[in-house]
Amino acid sequence: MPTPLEQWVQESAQLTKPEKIVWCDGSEAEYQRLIQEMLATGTLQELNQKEYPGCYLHRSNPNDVARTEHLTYVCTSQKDDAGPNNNWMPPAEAKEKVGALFAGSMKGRTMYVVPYIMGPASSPYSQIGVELTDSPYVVVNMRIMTRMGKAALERLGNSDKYVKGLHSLGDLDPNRRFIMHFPEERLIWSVGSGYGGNALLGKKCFALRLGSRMAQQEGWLAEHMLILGIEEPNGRTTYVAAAFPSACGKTNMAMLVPPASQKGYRVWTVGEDIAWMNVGPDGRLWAINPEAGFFGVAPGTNSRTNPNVMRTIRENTIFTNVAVTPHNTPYWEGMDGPPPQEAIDWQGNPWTPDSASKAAHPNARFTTPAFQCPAMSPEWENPNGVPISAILFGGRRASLIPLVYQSFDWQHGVFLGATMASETTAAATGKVGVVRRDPMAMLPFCGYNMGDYFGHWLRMGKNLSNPPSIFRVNWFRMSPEGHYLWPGFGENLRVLRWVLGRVHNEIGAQDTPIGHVPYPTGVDVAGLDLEPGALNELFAVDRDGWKDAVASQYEFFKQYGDRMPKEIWHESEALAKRLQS
Ligand code: OXD
Ligand code: MN
Repeated sequence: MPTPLEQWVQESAQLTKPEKIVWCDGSEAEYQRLIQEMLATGTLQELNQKEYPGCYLHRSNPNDVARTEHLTYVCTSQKDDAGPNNNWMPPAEAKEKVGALFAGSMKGRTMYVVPYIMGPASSPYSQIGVELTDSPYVVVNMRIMTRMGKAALERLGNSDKYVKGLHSLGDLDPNRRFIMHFPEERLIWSVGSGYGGNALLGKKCFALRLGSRMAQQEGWLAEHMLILGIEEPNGRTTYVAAAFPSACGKTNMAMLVPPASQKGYRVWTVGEDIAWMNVGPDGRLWAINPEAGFFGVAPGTNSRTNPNVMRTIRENTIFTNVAVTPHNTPYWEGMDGPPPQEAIDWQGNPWTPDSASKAAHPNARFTTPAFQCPAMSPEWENPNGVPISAILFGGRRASLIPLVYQSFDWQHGVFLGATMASETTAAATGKVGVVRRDPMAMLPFCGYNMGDYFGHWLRMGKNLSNPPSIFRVNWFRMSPEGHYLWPGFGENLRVLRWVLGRVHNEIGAQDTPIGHVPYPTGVDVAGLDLEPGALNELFAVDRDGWKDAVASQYEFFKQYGDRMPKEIWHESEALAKRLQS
């Protein structure tokens, strides 16, 4: 008798017609063999092995460099279950339409069977997925990003409890590109793209879109959040989870290095993109990082913005769409030092600092193993996870949103997450820099109706006898002249210290209509070279601006109709009232 997995592999092979099928064991030997094969076909290029041992460059098709939200669908039998936050197609129609693209798509290619675990191998909170793919680039990236191969197969046994993901590069034509989610079958179909967020199915497709729906059904949370621990000079470590939209500095914050002025503090990385959080027996929220690697944005990364990741990516890293210097080392805009006098750009063309185009694609990426990061927490693979004391919601907002403030309680905190908005970035195709509503940084990743999602968050609060405190943060406030008002990066530790002070009841705050805002002296700014008046700006509550925000939030919430929990409307009305008084 074939196992449920063997049966699905057979069915998928009948559809896609690969030349051969390879079951991946996740071993180092297998990884090296795939790398050699890709070097031979030109899919990968070797980088300077003396300076970057085990590092390679991949240049993607120039039309395939970011997530394609307009081609991403949630296919539920009822349209309302996908909600206005998702593109929707009836499952049967999706199967027919995209099935036609999968038919024979692996002819002449190898189908790799990639079993993987999301989460620490022995954690009760971990889950199993299997990806079938015709892309060896996807296989090696999955080996970095997940616990892949033998361990996953062993944990799965004969069970049919795993998330299925079928992926084919197809012909990379954007007109024949679809990323389909079938939450009712715990199935993902992705065709026509090799880009990480579209093709590494454990990440956004499973850990967030299907994961969020599974979490709603099972009573946990799957969130677009980093997880970090802050160790204070007294030895106390407090864990924080923080949601930011793509390319807003989650990786940098997760690996924050306190500046010299913040003596005795240390930040420990647990995760930098996704958090799975469960109610522990103690009534606290416990988080695991379902991933085993980082798929981070390269441009802007340097030894000031993220020294830890700069060390992490010096070995065993796959770079995608970066430029290369004459020394065959990777280069991107915002790297350390002056730009090279000449380079080969991300598309393989000669480049100089005078070129009109960028050397690296703005969404160029590195895929790198988490264990190589010098800041990794000793707890990062703890099967129970780490207890979360604070949740931060942050967007990229030039105006209005203060540097930091705290919600009055859990329900108000859910409202703060639900009303998040942020300026768009290069991590998805489309216009960059426009403000869009992005509740909990989950708009592109919530695999079901967001009205129900807010309801789930509210219910979670009732199940937590000791819930985390909830905060909004904004590192991106600008002066009217267009300068950042806050230095950000390592200096964000000063804001985290205020958060710790609040969590441990060690510091007061001003009650304002929007929440608890620091007193002007609440955040330690000693030694910072802030613009005159910056602190006032950073903590100001602009009542007229907030009244406009309430109106815009109202318009956004309205589209969720009767799926919108009444508690969120109550919060909206209460805020409007406080702003009047
Ligand atoms: C990511 C993203 O790759 O959010 O993490 O786009
Ligand atoms: Mn992300």
